Amino acid sequence: MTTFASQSDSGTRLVAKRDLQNRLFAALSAMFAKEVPLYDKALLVNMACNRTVCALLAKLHVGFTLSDEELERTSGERHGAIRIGRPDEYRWIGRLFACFAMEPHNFYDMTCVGTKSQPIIATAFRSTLRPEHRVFSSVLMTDYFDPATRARIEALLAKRTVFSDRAKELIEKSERQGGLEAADAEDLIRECTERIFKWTGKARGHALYKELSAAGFKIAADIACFQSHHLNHLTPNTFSIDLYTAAMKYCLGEVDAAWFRARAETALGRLVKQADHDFMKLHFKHVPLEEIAAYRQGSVAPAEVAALAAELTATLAGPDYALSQMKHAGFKDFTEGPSEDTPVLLRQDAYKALTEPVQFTEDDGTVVDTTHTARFGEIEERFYACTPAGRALYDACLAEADAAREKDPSLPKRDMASYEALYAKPFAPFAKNLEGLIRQGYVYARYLPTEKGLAAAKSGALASTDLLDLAKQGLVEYEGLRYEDFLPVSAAGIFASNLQQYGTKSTAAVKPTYSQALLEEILGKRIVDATVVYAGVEAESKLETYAKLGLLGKLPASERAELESRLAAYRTA
Ligand code: OOG
Ligand code: NI
Repeated sequence: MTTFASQSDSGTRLVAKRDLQNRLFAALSAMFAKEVPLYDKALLVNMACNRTVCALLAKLHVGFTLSDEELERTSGERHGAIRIGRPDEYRWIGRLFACFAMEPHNFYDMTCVGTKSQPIIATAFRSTLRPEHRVFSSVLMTDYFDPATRARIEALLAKRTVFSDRAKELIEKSERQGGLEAADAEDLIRECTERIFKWTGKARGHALYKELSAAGFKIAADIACFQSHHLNHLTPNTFSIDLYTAAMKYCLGEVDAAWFRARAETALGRLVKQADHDFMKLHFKHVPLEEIAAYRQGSVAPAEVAALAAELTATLAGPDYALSQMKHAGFKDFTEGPSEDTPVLLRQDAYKALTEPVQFTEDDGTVVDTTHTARFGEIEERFYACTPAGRALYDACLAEADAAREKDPSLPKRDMASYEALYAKPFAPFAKNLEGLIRQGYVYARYLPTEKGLAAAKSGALASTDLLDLAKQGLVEYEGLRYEDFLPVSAAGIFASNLQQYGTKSTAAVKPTYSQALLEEILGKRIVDATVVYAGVEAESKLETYAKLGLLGKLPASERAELESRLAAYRTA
């Protein structure tokens, strides 16, 4: 559906930027599917898995249904990653994303993540509230290198033109008018799919490419030696990452049907326990909260779980899913992020980067045909956004879990059940459901009064200010806020595993330090601190709920002041 936001210079109507954003990501997905057939197939696998999950959820929550059309729409969410070469290109990227209502959120300094360090700094472009799509966008820091290498990289990058005059003109027009008319918008999306994010396989500077790669700077080679940056991956989300990863391993021929079927039974069986109303709110953001509240509890017998697993196993044996016949480099052995029983932040996995043909053309006309390994196939499932305390705990648990895995790296392949138990242990301090996580102060939520709550307030019957207690009495409703950002360490892990290379030390005389202020200067705009937004959305909803329930006066003064200050920070963010 197209909605019109406002008027252009010439009085015609402008397309709402959020609609344009959905169009852009659908177009990018179609572009990427053409470029990378394995990605297209992986989307099919995800759709089959999501359909199975929905069939299970429909039994578990009587009243829940998702038509194929809705499934298609809910499954349209994507995140991409691009690696930019020059500061001026990066600024254009920021201005381009603004045409699609996407602003920079959070600063990621990848030069400072220990052994996984890379010569790049980054932000993620997304809409601030209820985002669906996001692009992790990094920029190469050439002063990370010794002066001679730096000069060669910069000379090569200086010779390319990523943004056409037409693209720049459209971006400027959108800035001037506050948006674009439909025809201009289509042109800009075409610039994106046919030029700005397109894979060309065309490179230059083969000598520099080889030297950078040999010195451990494959990422710099990936950025500097191409005629434009390309979409490095485009990640859909899944309703069950464990089901999907097992399905991919099965379709890629890494495990047999019996293994997959057993694993699918485990994943689906866990969902029967885990997929409560909060899970539904988290995974189906388009469904109104009242509708979810009205689902009646159904039940799913073990035999029904087994039947769904068997059915999916049979489906995936079909010719459409014969991914093993395509060129591929296998699937990662384990999933990044928290353990499967801990619903915080995000869990990610991937099929490994493909080796693709590239052609180098040198200044003297010499042509070198070779290959480049960079583009991979990520998947993700998003969970609750953590407070700073929750995040600190997560980082500590993750370090412990990673260390346990590193002692026996082949365990996930040998014995998935033992590996999962080992990996889950360090995450034990986290509650395993939303209410528990909120009580611990580890995640954010949004609250609102129910009809019953408003009626009770009128008769002055409310005393408690404990929102979770009020929710138990049906007076308040809430949903956990979904984590909408990235995890630098997991991002660094993904860089490392895909480049088959860990990070590299700076070769500059003194390793430079980079700041958010520097990236803001490059962008010419402020970067939003996502935590301020999560905390602000929660504070705003709490204050409104208390006000509507006539409970503001009963709130301890310090708590009220704290909420008001979070709200003020959010309003100026
Ligand atoms: C970006 C990696 C970051 C994620 O999901 O953490 C990312 C890249 O490979 O350039 O996309
Ligand atoms: Ni990613």
